[in-house]
Amino acid sequence: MVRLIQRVAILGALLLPFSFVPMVAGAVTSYYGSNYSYDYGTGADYAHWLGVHDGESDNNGAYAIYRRTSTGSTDYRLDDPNGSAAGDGNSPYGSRISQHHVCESQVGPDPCGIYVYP
Ligand SMILES: [Ca+2]
Ligand SMILES: [Ca+2]
Repeated sequence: MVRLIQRVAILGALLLPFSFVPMVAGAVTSYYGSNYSYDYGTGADYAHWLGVHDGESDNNGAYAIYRRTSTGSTDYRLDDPNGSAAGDGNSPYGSRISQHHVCESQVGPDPCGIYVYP
């Protein structure tokens, strides 16, 4: 029993340094009201896909503006194709998404959530 406890203690000491390593990349979300854009990057995976969700049945469409690492400062637009009805808009697969935010179509300038960086 003492030997088992020693082994568990040694294992814990070995794993401890790794438990404080922060997540390098993860899915991040940009909100504007109940609308949001979200990437699919988790853990060591990269964000190659983006989704956008219109969460308000107000006849104002929701869309995302995003950039990819392979195309630098080129902005792409992704719409939720059916507004607040079930189902989100999804981007095609591509190089890593470097930033995105959600916007809402309104009369005048469209308001947007803050940019997030996967
Ligand atoms: Ca809406
Ligand atoms: Ca929808």
